[in-house]
Amino acid sequence: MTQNDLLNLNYSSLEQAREEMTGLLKERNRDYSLPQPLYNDPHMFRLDMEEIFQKEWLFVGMSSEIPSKGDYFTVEVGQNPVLVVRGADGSINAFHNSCRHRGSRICSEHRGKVANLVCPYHQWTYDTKGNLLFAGTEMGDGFDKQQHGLKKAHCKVGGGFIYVCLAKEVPEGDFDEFLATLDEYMEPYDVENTKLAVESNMYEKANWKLVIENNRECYHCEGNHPELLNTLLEWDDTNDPRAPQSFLDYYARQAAEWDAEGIPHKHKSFGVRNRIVRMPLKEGTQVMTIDGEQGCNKLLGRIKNRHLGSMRILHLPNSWNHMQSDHFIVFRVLPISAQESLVTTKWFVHKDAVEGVDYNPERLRQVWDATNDQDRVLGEENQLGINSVAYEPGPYSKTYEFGVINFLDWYTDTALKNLG
Ligand code: 3BY
Ligand code: FES
Ligand code: FE
Repeated sequence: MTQNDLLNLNYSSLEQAREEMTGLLKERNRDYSLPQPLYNDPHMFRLDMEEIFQKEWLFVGMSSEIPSKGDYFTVEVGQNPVLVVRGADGSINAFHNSCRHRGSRICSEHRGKVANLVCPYHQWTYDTKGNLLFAGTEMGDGFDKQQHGLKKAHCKVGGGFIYVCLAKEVPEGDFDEFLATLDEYMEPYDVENTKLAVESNMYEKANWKLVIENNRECYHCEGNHPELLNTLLEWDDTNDPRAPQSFLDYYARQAAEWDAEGIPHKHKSFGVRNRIVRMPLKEGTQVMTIDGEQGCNKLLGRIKNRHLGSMRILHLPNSWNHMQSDHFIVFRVLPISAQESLVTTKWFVHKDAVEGVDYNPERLRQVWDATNDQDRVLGEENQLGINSVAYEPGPYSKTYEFGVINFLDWYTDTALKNLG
């Protein structure tokens, strides 16, 4: 436990914390920010991990990060190391990255390529389907390799987005419908023919919910995001109650162009957990670069129109994304502790685009590096103020912060359902 964790230890047992969390969630005012322990208490954090991150579908990465057999990446879901690997048959599978001998992590690198998965401790060797192939000669005659394959995590792919679920049983709901819609909406991008151009990993001293809350409103944009506002319109989606007629007219003109090219754009919601919507960027701009001009010479997939705005894909609890004409950007949030999170941002371009010729990674990342850092400071200051003895939940604006209200409705309902 970190010093902060000790300072904020309010409950004597996890069972007591479970009851407290249920009470806090049931009694909270839905239009107000959360009670303090839900933002800073280590027991509450542990319950967020058990009830949300170990039970719900999480975004982990894109299929084009692991294009060929044996390509893998790793991800830490709290204290659960997970391995996502492309099998010999081309399928993508997720395993717990924990050896069935004595539990060692098998892959310690962030990403790589393997023929087989070999545990560094005593060289137990698994194929990319998780079958144990080799356990030396030391295990005795009665040893059954078949009983010691890697443990699988649920893994599904839609439109190139890879999701994992660490629960025994996947949650009920409309997730498959969302994946099918992702397939349809991502078709123009041909994700399999994209590549990771650049990646950032940002450590933020704030509870994961503060990171998501911050992303779910643009109330803070005007005062904090000069680079982003060169291109981003602050309306959250095409149904935003604040959007003026001039925006709706512009959207209608853009939509007509997109329809002519067969580019999906209609707002799709799956509860408040998943949403897909294509939003125009500021008139005259193409993509989220510092000047709104192109980020890559090569357009993605079958795209012809550089003015595709940004298709925003939201997946609670841990991802938002911006799909544009010549590159797309995916965002992933992973909790580390009650007051620490990891925000990973990845920029993708056409797989044939040549670095330094067709695109410059520094230019691609410039706007969102600045924006992420601005958001990090906002999140960290939010956390520090919330830790005050004087903090009490405050009211959200129903017009500017409806996205935050939606997120916390989802969080509250999901945590209560999973707490049982
Ligand atoms: O563009 C985003 O990803 C979100 C939406 C509004 C605030 N934030 C920058
Ligand atoms: Fe993996 Fe021993 S812990 S081989
Ligand atoms: Fe922001």
